[in-house]
Amino acid sequence: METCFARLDAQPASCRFGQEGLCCRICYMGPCRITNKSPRGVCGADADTIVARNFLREVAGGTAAHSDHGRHLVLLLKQAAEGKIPDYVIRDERALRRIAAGYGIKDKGRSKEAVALELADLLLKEFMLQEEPLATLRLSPAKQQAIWNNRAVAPLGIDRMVVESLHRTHMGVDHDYRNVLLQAFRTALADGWGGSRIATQISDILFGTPSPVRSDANLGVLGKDTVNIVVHGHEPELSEMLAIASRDPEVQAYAKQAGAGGITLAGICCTANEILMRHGIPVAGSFLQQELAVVTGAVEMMLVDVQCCMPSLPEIARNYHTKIVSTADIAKTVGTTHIILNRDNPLATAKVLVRRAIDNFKNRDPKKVAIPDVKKPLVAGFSVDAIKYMMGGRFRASFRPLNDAVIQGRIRGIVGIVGCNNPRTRVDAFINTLTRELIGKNVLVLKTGCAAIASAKEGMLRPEAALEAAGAGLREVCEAIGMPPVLHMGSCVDNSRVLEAGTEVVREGGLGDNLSQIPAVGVAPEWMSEKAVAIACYFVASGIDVILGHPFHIGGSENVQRFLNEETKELFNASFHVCEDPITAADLVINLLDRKRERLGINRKAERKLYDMEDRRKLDV
Ligand code: XCC
Ligand code: SF4
Repeated sequence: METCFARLDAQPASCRFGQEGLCCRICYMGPCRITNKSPRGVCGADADTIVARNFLREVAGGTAAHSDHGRHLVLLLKQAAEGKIPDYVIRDERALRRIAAGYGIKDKGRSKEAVALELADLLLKEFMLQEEPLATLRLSPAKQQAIWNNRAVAPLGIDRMVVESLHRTHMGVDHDYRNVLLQAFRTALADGWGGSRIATQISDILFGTPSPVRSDANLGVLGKDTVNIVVHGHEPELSEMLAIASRDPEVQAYAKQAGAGGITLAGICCTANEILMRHGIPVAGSFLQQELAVVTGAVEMMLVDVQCCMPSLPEIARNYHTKIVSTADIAKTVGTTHIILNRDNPLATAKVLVRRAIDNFKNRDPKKVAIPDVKKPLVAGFSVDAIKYMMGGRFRASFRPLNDAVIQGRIRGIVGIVGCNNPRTRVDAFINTLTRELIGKNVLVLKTGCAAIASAKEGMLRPEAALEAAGAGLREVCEAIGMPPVLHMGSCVDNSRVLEAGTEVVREGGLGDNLSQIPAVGVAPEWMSEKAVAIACYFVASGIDVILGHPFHIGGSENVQRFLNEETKELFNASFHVCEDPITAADLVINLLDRKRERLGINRKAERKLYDMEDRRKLDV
């Protein structure tokens, strides 16, 4: 079977110009390539301009993807509040009122629908603002907002930022690489604090704020004798309906009639993360397992919506009985069955889909079935709200115990390990080695996206992982609270939860007054998508250092590299670092965390040492 791994082998060696960002095909005088002999394109653009422009276009692409997802959800909230689609209701009224209050919306004495409608209108405007900065920025610490204002990177409307980025990178417009790159940060901020934050907030309101939930991960979650339906992509709109439809007694009975032992709904990529976080629906795998799920021969139907869905799926499915169904009107692939959700009656569409999968069960060829016997239990569902609750209980929910643990050195710092897999590196290896190294050194690890799935498959999302692998300090905290040392915070848009958690840490006090002062670092070890580029940029612009497992396509411009890796320190107190192996990356993380601790005056070595790995062993003896 030809999968992405084989296709990578078949690819010719990567073009150096593409790899270094030196190929410009923005106009038809080109494409132009920059070499020693031809240091400028036909229009006169030099390496700095070309590299910076290509980079900004990547950020705009990533921002557009996250934000368009956010927009779809706002529109859904609006329709739900207007009572136009009865299947979607405001499932988490508490979240609605809390989030609305964050934007200054009055909620006393008003129905949840009225509050939701006002919130939806406000958030829709976030996409359109022409002259004012985003309202979502006000959810960040005040000092943070001041930094963005001083640097002139506070974004206006999200759509406007993306359009402006495309305009500025059109032939003959913005040629100063610094100016272009500042726009990259500004656009990325419109993603993290804008589009992504909105997506997370609305998903919580409509589908429920996640709280700790048990499940399993890896291809072994597929059932040998159940109808297997796999949802893949990013938007939770349909998968939420499938979660309900697959539990429906009539549908269940229909599956029994077809000779199946039941229905297994499982997920791939971030759709998996969305329904795992809220329903405990198992994860079949991460990005690089989408084709492999089909190759098990045991999948009756795979539903794909948007982002990270490989166009090869129908081709692979042709060798099996698997039906690939595309469900988003903006995303079609040749060879899939295209079924769009009926907005008037989405649950009915979901039921039809499940029934079709059941009908397909009889076509499964037992000779072709090979489900790997691998799965690991996990606990996910760590929204910021859930973490607060775990730390302080229902009436005193707060981050105080976390801040105290960081101040005392039991927790050395907080690291977000996020992002994709990439067939160019060994799958999950960097992510998992780094995670182990860090929790062994008392670093609390927050995870999203496919990096979270990697940890799930390693068994690191179980509370017991604290006993097995965490340093003494972190272990103590995890045991007291009953949480794993690695917290699954959700999908890629839920990186906004990481920003939210950082903001809570600042609000709680004792660890600085903006995000750049907290001992926190972001790492994207095996990233591949434009969304990851945008995420990395909004982390840095929010004052959080980012370590990449492999570099951006910017090698062709020393100036661009210097700007991103050094000059950003002066602008945002954070920058990019590239580390191609996990042990060096772990050392760098520790180094960065300790520097922050030093500056806060909490790096009391003697106390901290007590909690380090070596001492843990001594303590155990
Ligand atoms: Fe896609 Fe979100 Fe990357 Fe996974 S981690 S491969 S973007 S699914 Ni975001
Ligand atoms: Fe070449 Fe300039 Fe056109 Fe780019 S914009 S393709 S460098 S002429």
